[in-house]
Amino acid sequence: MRIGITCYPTYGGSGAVATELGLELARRGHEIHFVSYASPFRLRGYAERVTFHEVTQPEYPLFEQSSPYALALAVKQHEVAMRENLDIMHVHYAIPHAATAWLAKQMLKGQQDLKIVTTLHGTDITLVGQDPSYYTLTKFSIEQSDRVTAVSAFLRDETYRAFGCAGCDVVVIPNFIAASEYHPAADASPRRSLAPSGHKVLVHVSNFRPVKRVRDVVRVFAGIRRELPATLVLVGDGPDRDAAEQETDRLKLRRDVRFFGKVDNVADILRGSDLFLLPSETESFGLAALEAMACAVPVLASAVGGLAEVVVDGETGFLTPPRDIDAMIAHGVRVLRDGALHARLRDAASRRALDFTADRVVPQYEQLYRDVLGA
Ligand code: GMT
Repeated sequence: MRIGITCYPTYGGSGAVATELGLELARRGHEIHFVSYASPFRLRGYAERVTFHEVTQPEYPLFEQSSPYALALAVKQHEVAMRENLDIMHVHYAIPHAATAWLAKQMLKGQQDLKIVTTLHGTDITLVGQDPSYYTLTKFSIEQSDRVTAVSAFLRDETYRAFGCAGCDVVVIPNFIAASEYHPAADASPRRSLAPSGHKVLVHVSNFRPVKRVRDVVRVFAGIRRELPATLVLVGDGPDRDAAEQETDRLKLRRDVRFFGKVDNVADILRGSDLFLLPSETESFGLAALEAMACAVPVLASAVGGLAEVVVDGETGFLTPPRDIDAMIAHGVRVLRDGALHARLRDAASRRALDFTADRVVPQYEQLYRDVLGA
């Protein structure tokens, strides 16, 4: 099949999933065309059957702050669909990608029957999409898509609850990991570069948006650090980085907290870690938690959204009410002090992650594509 993929290229789960999906599909013989304003961060180097098409926007004084990216994207989606004779445009994150794909499809009417597949990822439904400035267009573009998928049952249900979506059947296809990249450590070498010997390593990976509550990560770490020697590794960057840095200084933790910034390949860091912290306000899936589990790292996360579909409470980590810092500290201290419990959680986490390998999940997308094409 010839498949276009539109996603955000920036550091974040939806772009990561879209890119890994494209690469996996290309390995399976499909022709993949990424369309975005920059090359997605996980698209490294050359891959056979994969092409990136950059959306360019002309500068024009009239536009000032309002350079109409969505229009330029629709034009590029149309152009690529026509030139490459695409069967499908698979868009990740509804806003504005599903609406622009609909525009591209309209422009192709009578010449080519481009099918639109929309994958909902999270805040496109739970937060931004429900804002009155976007609501009606989000609903419209979901309803106009030929197929709609959501990354968790929670997100599917939230889509029905918030948008109604007459006539759309939202199919749950979970996120996945490449088992060749995300796997347990063979020995103790990955942890040596992360922390002094004798320290437990706690890790958090995100785009530091307010929804991730990165300040709570630092506070949870502070509570655990009071009880045992430990280092916190923070990977990623975003709007709340400064707040997290300030909290680190306020709690006098500078010696034990390391900010790594954006790192493309986090697997080695995860493999060197003992515990993953994800105290998010909301999380439709929690790809970062799955990646940690695949590397045999138990997860402490908020009991919100779709996280319970990934982290099995008490088996592969612990889920606590959002903002309940004390509960997360108590679980963290217990897990890190009890070697047998920690080993049990590690083992269960890596086994659970095998339910979400690319080999299991990508064929579900291929089947969906075949269905929509009537093949
Ligand atoms: O919805 C977002 O905040 C953006 C998106 C991203 O690009 O980081 O994150 C969402 O999609 C991920 C991949 O499907 C999920 O693992 C995240 O849970 C989800 N984020 C939220 O729901 C907050």
